[in-house]
Amino acid sequence: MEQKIIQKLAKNMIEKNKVVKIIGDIFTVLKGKSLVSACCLKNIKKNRVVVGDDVELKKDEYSVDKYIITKVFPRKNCIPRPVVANIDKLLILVAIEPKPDFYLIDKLYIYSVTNNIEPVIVINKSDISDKSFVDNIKSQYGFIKTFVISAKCKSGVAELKEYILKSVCAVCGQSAVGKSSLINALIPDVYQSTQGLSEKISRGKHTTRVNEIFVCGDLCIADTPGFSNLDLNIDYDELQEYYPEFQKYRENCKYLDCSHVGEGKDCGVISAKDMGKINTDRYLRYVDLYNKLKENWEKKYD
Ligand SMILES: Nc1nc2c(ncn2[C@@H]2O[C@H](COP(=O)(O)OP(=O)(O)OP(=O)(O)O)[C@@H](O)[C@H]2O)c(=O)[nH]1
Ligand SMILES: [Zn+2]
Repeated sequence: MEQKIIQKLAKNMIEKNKVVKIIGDIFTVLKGKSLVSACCLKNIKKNRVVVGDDVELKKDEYSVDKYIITKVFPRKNCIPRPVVANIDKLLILVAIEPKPDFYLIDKLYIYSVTNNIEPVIVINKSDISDKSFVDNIKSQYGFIKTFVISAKCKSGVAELKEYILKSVCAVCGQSAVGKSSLINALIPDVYQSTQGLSEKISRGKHTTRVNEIFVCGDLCIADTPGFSNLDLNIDYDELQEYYPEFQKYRENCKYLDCSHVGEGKDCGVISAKDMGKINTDRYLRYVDLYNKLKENWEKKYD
């Protein structure tokens, strides 16, 4: 009797497997701790399955080691360029060189939150940064979990690795910030063994799409070479929701619908900025982004 119940439970249990690479019709799927090869059931359109998708697998009875994807589970999110689904953590890389694009960091934070992804700031190249650089980043983004590392010298990499184990991560940031160096530090020889070094070198200015989740033990990590210029899909009047440091000062605004971009005397956020409680650079970029979103909105609806 008990045996029967267990069998029934096992049959009903949904086994999730993750697509980590797609080449033509061949899907590489992480099944438990091993990688297996699969193709798609005919009624599932091939382009409906993307890297990162959680899928149901059935053994291919005509092949010893092949599987068939029978179902694709709903996605919690899906990032573009390259398309990767079900990202848990977005590692936003920053470094002293190239000079940080803070607008990009602000936008990547908003993008993460609106897409149900945990943002993590990774300050790379600590071997050539000074304390004031690190302090500046921390003072602007104190509300985001931050790691300071050197992919080159491997310092801080173990702590970061510990934090991202068992989740699916995407590495993003400006060109030359050290995205592939970080992936290499986390998974040595990853590019040589999985894609060939030449592909990485020829990537140059984001021409090649590296569409793969690298798997090593409990690490699942994707590179996002083309993810550095993104448009936000939010309304200008909700922008302030994505500035956690504004929240406790909003109650001091005279008007309930204050957008914190006008005159200072009636605005709790502007007063807090003037008193040094809100980072001025962050605030000024907020105003800029607000105006841009508003301008786009007006163009669209005028
Ligand atoms: N000093 C120092 N240099 C680093 C570090 N990490 C990466 N670099 C250097 O920064 C440059 C860019 O590194 P990549 O890993 O290719 O950067 P990327 O973000 O993948 O660049 P794209 O492929 O253009 O998007 C290389 O010359 C690396 O050697 C670091 O921790 N310290
Ligand atoms: Zn205000």
